[in-house]
Amino acid sequence: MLTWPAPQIPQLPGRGGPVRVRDTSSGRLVVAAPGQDAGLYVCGITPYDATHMGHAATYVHFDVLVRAWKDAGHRVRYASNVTDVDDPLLERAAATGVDWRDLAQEQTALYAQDMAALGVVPPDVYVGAVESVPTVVAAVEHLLAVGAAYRVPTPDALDDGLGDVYADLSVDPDFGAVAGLDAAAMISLARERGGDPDRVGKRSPLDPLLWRRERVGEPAWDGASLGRGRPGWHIECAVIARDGLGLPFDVQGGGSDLVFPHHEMSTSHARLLDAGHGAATHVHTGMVAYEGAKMSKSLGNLVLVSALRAQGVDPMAIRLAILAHRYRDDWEWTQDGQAQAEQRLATWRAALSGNGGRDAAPVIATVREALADDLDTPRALAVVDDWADRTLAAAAQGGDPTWAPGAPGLVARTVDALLGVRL
Ligand code: 5CA
Ligand code: ZN
Repeated sequence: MLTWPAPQIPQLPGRGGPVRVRDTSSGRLVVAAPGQDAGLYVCGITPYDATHMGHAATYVHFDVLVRAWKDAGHRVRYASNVTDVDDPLLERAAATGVDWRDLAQEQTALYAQDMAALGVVPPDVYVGAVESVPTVVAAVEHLLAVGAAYRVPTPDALDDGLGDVYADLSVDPDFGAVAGLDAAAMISLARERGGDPDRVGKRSPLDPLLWRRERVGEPAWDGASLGRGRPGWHIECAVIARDGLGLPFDVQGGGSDLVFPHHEMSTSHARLLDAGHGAATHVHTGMVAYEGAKMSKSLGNLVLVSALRAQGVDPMAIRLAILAHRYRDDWEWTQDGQAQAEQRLATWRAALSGNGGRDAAPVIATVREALADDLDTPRALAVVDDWADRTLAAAAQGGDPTWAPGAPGLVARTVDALLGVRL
């Protein structure tokens, strides 16, 4: 798929240190990319009701990881997907009388505009679910061949004996390691989040769908030996990540609503596709709420990036409103939070527009340190606030002993390169 234009990232003097993040599976802080190459897969949107502030927060936070990695000298490879065919998308299209392809295309384009406005570095590998069908088919055929998948009869579809295909989780001894949940919790979350634990004919309630045979009124593609149909959700991300990054890769990311079942299942698939290798580290962003509940397409309590942009809100203020929260915390989008971000942006701009400013070297060093410490963006913002406040105060008195003419430029480049905030 086409991405959006990449923002220019200014070069900074020196280099950032190794970036630590919290691994969901172990709960520990780990170095996110131990080698020179850093591979990241972040689950992309299902293209309807894009881009709400929950999506934006997830992509902006992972964008900070990408920027911190680049600053630390890694060669970054970032892959993402677009779930451009899936049950919720088809349901929304049917409910609104729109062709699902048109809905997906229009929303994917809107998402790209929003990401460009927010200064998010585009993925190097960007693949739609529809584009991934042939490789998913081959992967499912492989899983069947090695006994990691099985067929389930489809009484409601063409009965040619092929059936739908499910993964057999019992062949994966490490299944469950990502989320660390007990069976009852897994079943209830699977039921809530796109699984089908009650489907008759499965070996185990949690076994996830790999290939769904064609049903009347549903889109379908050539599935070779699987018969016409469409891919299951988790296998798409496993295959796109494998093909885009190779296995194992460093970080698998997304919102915390994807820990189970999506990342548990896609990691299991990746392991079985490549003799034991999935993502080394799992990183999850907290959920953004609005008016007391998780912002979600199903509830409809949405604040859209495009709506705020249309009202004239500066995308950099949206970015600052997001970065004021730690990536892994749950938080609520509020009018107040937006107003504070707009105020902060105005203060930073005022401090940068003067004739010099306080020494910028400690700003670069401390912002780098904050991001290396589990992407502590609230601390990074506080460092710049402090510089801006002191610079404005000193300017009012004609400078101070650390005054440097080049300081505002250096702070502007730091904030741009590391936080993605263009001033
Ligand atoms: N297409 C799948 C992933 S393969 C999907 O979950 N799409 S989505 O459109 O529902 O979400 C896109 C990304 O935004 C996911 O990483 C998801 O975890 C994240 N996300 C969704 N809602 C929120 C929210 N309220 N707060 C934070 N992140 C969210
Ligand atoms: Zn995904």
